[in-house]
Amino acid sequence: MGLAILKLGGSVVTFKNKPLSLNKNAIKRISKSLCDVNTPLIIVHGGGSFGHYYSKKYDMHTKPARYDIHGVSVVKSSMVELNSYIVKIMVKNKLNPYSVSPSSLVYGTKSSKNNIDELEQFATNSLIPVTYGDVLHYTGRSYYILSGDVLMTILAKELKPDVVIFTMNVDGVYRDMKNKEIVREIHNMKQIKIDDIPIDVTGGINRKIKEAFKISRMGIDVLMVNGLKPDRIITGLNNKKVKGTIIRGVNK
Ligand code: IP8
Repeated sequence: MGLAILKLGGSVVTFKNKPLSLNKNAIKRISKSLCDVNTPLIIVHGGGSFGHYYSKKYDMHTKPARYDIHGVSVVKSSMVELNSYIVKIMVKNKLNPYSVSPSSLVYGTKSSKNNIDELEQFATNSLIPVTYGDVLHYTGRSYYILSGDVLMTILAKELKPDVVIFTMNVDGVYRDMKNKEIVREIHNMKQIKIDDIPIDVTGGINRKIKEAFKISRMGIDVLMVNGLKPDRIITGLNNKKVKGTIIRGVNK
């Protein structure tokens, strides 16, 4: 298998209902499972109870605007802190993570081709680049929140990985919130009824599915699996049938 890009959702790496709380155990278990993987891998993680907590506090969103400058600083600092925790746990568990700031991958809203291409080199050298959703500079005095989900699409577009995996704290995408039945394969948005009010400033599951569709239209299979069950990530990386939701790559 060639390159894989894995999103560790904020609901996996943190406890979303408690500000600034890290799910150490989940990160540790994922790290241990990834030790046996030989596939070149790039990881993106979300903001969870770190970045989203402060983005909400300072009323910052994905739309570029002249947000409170202290808010920009605090959100950035919280994401650097979360990234550092994650990377440290990975190192402790014998992985070779390499932390990469999203500001080196995206300039304004344009992708920085050379630096993104370099991620693939890191990955083929057995390093795991670990980047994240963040607050980025747009232009002049404006800033915006870049969702890790959007960053997944930016990376996939440039690197054309073999597979893209999004992890969440549930078993897949629900057909509707009431009966919580998992949709095994999504062909179009009409199959699902998302009526939850997103608690994330970047748009929650809606945003994730939207980005997943964009990636699938590049001809890449997108899996959405439960990151709290790391064996499913491994099964997905091994290109085997896995419990979760798939959006198949089209125009392959
Ligand atoms: O959780 C958001 O990234 P996401 C990052 O991947 C911030 O949407 C700073 C809230």
